[in-house]
Amino acid sequence: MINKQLKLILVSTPIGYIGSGRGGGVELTIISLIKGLILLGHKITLVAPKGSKVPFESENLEIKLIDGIDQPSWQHQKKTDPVLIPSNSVLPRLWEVVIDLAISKESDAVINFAYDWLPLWLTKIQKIKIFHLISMGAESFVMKEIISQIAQLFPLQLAFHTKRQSEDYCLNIDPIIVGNGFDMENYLFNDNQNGPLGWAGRIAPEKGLEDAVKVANNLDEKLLVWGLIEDKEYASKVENNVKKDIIEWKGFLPTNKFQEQLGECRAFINTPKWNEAYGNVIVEAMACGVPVIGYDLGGPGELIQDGLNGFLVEPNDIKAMIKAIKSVSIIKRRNCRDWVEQNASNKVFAQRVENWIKKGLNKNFRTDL
Ligand code: HBI
Repeated sequence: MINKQLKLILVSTPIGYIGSGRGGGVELTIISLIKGLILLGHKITLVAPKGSKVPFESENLEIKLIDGIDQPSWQHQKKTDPVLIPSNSVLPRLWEVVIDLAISKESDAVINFAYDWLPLWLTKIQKIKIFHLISMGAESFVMKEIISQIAQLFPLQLAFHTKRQSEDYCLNIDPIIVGNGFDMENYLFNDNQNGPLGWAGRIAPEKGLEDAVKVANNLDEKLLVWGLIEDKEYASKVENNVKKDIIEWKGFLPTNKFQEQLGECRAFINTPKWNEAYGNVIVEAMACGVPVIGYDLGGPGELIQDGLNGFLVEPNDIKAMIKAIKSVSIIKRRNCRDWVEQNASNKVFAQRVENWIKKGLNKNFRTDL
């Protein structure tokens, strides 16, 4: 079957421009997917907040930058909060541009990456097909409600990173799982087995840094910590809980710097306290050959293949985490990289997304060919 070129409009998160770090894992997801979709021959228009940057050019990529005030993150709001739209908000402005583009430029589909009420509600506007890659578990009741509603009306237009993440929502068909994807050229395999312990993520309570720090403290060794310090109070509380030199703060680094340092680790610790949708950082660690020892919770629990690319540990079980770290050298580092190549490269991810969109557009594509 000829691989018909899709004209796709991708819409970024409104909580921070791509490159700010405020958008969390979604920033990397979008950049990796754009590269993967362009490799498959598709034409992309990215609509994103002003300041967004994509680290490559292509005649098949057009970027529309929209000015406006960031949308408050659902991670900083209560589950019972209503939808807030600040004045001069970037969110409605993004979607005014998207709707004009989608109608005027005969695009095949729109793919939304924002975990926000407005784009989900707009799905009901039949003129344009809006697909949503849901990026979190149910972090708000009003979001859970609209996602579950769209799941009933347009089930093929929702996709999730992992099965466990999708279980937060009432879906009436088997969820469409697309995983995530990373540009393997950006990660170098490192075979060093005697490096330090590492941890990465937004420094915020739901990521559970305190547990990883307790593990390092117990082993009396330092823990390298990468990530944006989103919650300063929480960060200093964690820091004051252990000896001074345990935490080595590395900050939020661009991918090339991050992967260079990350690859030196002998093990990467993952300690989520919430239903983490996917767990980008653990796949980035594996891409560099670093085995991941993590709680069997949320997306990471689905990605860690116990004994192959890391070890799964009972959530919150610090003793079990320490025990697992002591036997991490039995994991072949090359298996970690191979697993990512086969399951989470941006080529594999883009292929899954292409299949999802074609299935959702079914009247234009006969997927049986
Ligand atoms: N909150 N309102 C809102 N919109 C988003 O797109 C959003 C968010 N919080 C977190 C977030 N996106 C991403 O960092 C995670 O989904 C990965």
